[in-house]
Amino acid sequence: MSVKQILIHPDPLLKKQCAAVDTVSPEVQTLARDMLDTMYDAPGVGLAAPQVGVLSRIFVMDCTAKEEEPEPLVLINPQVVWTSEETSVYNEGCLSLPEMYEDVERPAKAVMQFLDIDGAQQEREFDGLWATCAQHELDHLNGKLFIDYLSGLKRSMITKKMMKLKKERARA
Ligand code: GNR
Ligand code: NI
Repeated sequence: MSVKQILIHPDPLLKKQCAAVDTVSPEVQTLARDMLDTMYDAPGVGLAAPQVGVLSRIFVMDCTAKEEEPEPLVLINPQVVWTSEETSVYNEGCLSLPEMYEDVERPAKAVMQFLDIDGAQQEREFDGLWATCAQHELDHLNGKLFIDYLSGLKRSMITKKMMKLKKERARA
């Protein structure tokens, strides 16, 4: 069990394109487990590797409700193979933008292919919060945050708040 520190925007590592994983090695498996620990500890419904400072195409998620059985998912080298025409709007949050929530419109459903933690090829269709979260996480692997969908004014207001938060945390 290892909880890692989550990077807060603005951070240059959150803007980078992440590299594909070439083998699901024991090190990759350990990272994925640490990311799940970090996500559940936060708590959050998803977490992407760049949020813990690793520029690899890996994310984890679990969008089950509190009363449901947990369903930890590890997605390595995820690729979108289909998205619905139908969209949905979700009031998104991000562990790298604490306490900031804004509506973002995305395809309501998405099918992704990925490698699981055992290196096996998987394909899953996501809907509801799972679809929103999977697309939010995939954006992280491409250096994109949900604030990039907002107006420049909203984005700069949020960035200023985050710079202030980071300064306060550094002093504490
Ligand atoms: O915990 C999270 N909640 C969330 C809510 C709506 C849409 C996306 C998310 S993902 C977020 C965790 C996070 O920052 N993942 O990158
Ligand atoms: Ni996020």
